[in-house]
Amino acid sequence: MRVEQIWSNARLATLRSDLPGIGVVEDGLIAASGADIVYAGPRSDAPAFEPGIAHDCAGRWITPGLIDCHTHLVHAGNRAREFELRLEGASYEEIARAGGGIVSTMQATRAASRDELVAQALPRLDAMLAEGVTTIEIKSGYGLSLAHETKMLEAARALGKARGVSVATTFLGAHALPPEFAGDPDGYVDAVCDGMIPAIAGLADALDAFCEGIGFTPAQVRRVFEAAAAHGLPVKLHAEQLSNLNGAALAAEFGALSADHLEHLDQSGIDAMARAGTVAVLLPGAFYFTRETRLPPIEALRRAGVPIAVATDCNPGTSPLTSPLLAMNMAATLFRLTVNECIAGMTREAARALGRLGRVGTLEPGKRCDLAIWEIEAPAELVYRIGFNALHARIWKGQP
Ligand code: DI6
Ligand code: FE
Repeated sequence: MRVEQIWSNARLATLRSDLPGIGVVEDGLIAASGADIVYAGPRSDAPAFEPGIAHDCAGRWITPGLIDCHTHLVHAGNRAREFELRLEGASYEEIARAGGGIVSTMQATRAASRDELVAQALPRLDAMLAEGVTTIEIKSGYGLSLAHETKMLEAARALGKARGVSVATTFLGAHALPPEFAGDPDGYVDAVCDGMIPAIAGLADALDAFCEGIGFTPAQVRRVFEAAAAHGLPVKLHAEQLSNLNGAALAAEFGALSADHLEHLDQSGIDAMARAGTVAVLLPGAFYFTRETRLPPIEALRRAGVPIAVATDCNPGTSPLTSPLLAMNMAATLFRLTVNECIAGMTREAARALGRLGRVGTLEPGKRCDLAIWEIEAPAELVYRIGFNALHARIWKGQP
């Protein structure tokens, strides 16, 4: 059988859900034609391939390309000064009142052109790609007006053209209240629902909101979700990060792809997520950077069978993290996820959280040939090391 490429002499973590754990195949082989996998499994079961190119992996491990399913990668400026002020004892509220916080990133982002946003995001994207990321979700949410949210989503799409990576865009208009709507959050929600969502729906693959005391109320989020549903946009939610507003249950009611953060999630929220198949996206970088102490209810999520993903939450305020490998390490050390849960959380479950499990996230025939090839002896090394990058090669749609 003629195929364009094979990778042989490899150990595979296929992440196939019909296999136990991370679906290990010891003497594995992957064959690809064009952008897609045509075979992934034991060498002994493979048809006799006649490959155009044969790659000898010399015993290295291959996982699906990593998927970062929650980032705010596109933004202008940084908040290092705010970090220093917080080290000196200033509270998040004091900083916000002094013009810092999300609004300062909003101002910098509004002042930047689309091309400037792309240029500032590229080094962050390159850091992710260097660790084997082949799909990344990127949210808007620092423009907070139709023109600037559009610009952010266009910048996110442009990043996917500038590099060999799949970009999933998420419209996060309901992230914070822009100053021009001070005192009128419902007026801003009207603008999101009636002005932004209809105009932006074609630029976004999904919609997200920040359901929180310092964000938007469940009633406001419900209105945003109803507008999203009317425009065919699947939803996700920043839920239960700082308090429990029953956001996860609200998200589940709308069949959300995911509910993210979840430190304050309770059992009724867990049950609702389990019923709806909503993925729990855990963000240990934000937990670490904000020195949160309340843990997400990991054991109860497991017991209920809620799928668990792990992401960086790369953003300038609460998680200036561009390392998916470190996010996996933090998920293990801080949240006590197992190695297999961390690896599945950055591959198969992250794909599920983006509604893309049919195309990416596992090594199976018919899926995209998105691979990360690692110079390691065992998959646990991906989670165990801190600040070391064992990536040997990254393949996106069959290409280096
Ligand atoms: N939750 C977060 O942790 C970030 N956004 C959100 O909804 C914070 C974003 C920022 O501070 O810039
Ligand atoms: Fe976030």
